[in-house]
Amino acid sequence: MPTLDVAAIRKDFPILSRKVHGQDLVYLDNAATSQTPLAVIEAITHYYSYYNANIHRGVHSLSQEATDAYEQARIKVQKHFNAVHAYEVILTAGTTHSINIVASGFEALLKAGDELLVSALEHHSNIVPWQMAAEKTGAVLKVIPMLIDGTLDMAAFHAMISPATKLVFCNHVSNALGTVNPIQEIIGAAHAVGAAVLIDGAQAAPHIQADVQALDVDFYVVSAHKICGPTGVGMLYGKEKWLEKLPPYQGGGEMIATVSFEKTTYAGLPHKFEAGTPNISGGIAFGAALDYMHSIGFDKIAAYEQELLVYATKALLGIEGLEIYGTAAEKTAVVSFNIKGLHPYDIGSILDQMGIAVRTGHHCAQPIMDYYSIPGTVRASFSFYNTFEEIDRLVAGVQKAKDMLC
Ligand code: 7TS
Repeated sequence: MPTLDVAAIRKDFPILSRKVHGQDLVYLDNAATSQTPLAVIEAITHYYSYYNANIHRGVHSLSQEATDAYEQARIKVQKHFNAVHAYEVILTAGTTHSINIVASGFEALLKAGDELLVSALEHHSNIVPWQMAAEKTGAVLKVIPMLIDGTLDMAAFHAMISPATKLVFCNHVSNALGTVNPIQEIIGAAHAVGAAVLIDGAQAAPHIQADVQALDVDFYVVSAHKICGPTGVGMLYGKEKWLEKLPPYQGGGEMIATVSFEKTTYAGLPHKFEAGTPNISGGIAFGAALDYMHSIGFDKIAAYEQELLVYATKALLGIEGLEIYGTAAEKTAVVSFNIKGLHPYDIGSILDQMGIAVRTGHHCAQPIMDYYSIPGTVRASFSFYNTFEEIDRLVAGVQKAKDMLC
């Protein structure tokens, strides 16, 4: 028996009742972006229809209402991730933006020869900003290798980390494979040598409620659009001591205390990192998305998604020639696969004709594809609003694609 009332939940998502190519949509690209419930859509329309105003600057009622709603959303995000202070929560444009803020800030703190450890399982957005920082400072990027099952080689990690290590960055969950990484162990080892840790929680956030205090993590970053929220908004959590140390990322309005042509002083946290008018409705809707997820319950979501994962893995492996990449014991509900001799793009295109949305390609994680010597995979990623019947349609669709292409 499913642990959730999925039929009732699906009614909260208008998009799930649409058709694609004349067939009921089966949306299995949740790792790219999750769908949006009415409560979140309504938070956005309510803002624009009732109290649209710029924040932190007006004495008029609309501006104060908008400011209150935005700051309430920040507190919801703080509570969700259990940050000590609301001002340790920087509202950004998303994970990519959050990582760039930290990486560019570290350019002021790094020197030639400092070592940065990056996991082999990263999304490009947790690789490229650091390469740029390394290039500017002379710091050295070292890669924590991966193993064939899609886990990190932790023995290699422990051998690599040293007092020269200044920062370790790693995702909590791999987007391409679904591997849940041992971040507690990574954080402990990094702190033992005085290094800071940034955890990219973009793929963990829809499934796992991270507690930044329990993890003792220095930076944790997410995008709202993967947790039923809107695009263009996300979180940079940073420990106060680190956010105080990092220089601002952008200059402009909102982030200053005083400005003259001789000297500008910066605002305190969080505004120091929030130059310009932010995505106000997006921030408010981010809070609404967390409320929605909590109304269902993260424990229930995780348990149900694991049932979907087990069911899908078994059913897909029944197709001859199908190989799954990423077989870690601890995984979120992602199945990345190929069929011998077929290109993932061709399988994805045929599935689309059947109304089934999956992602194909390298998933912005080219080093993982290089490791397996493949151009990409077909990735089906599940959410709590998916059903076992939808997985049956996926499996039948993949079988049909194979029959057509082989
Ligand atoms: N980090 C991880 C682990 C991700 O999965 C993604 C997006 C990002 C960072 C970037 O997030 P953004 O919101 O700033 O774009 N991952 C995917 C994906 O797997 N398919 O499409 C986007």
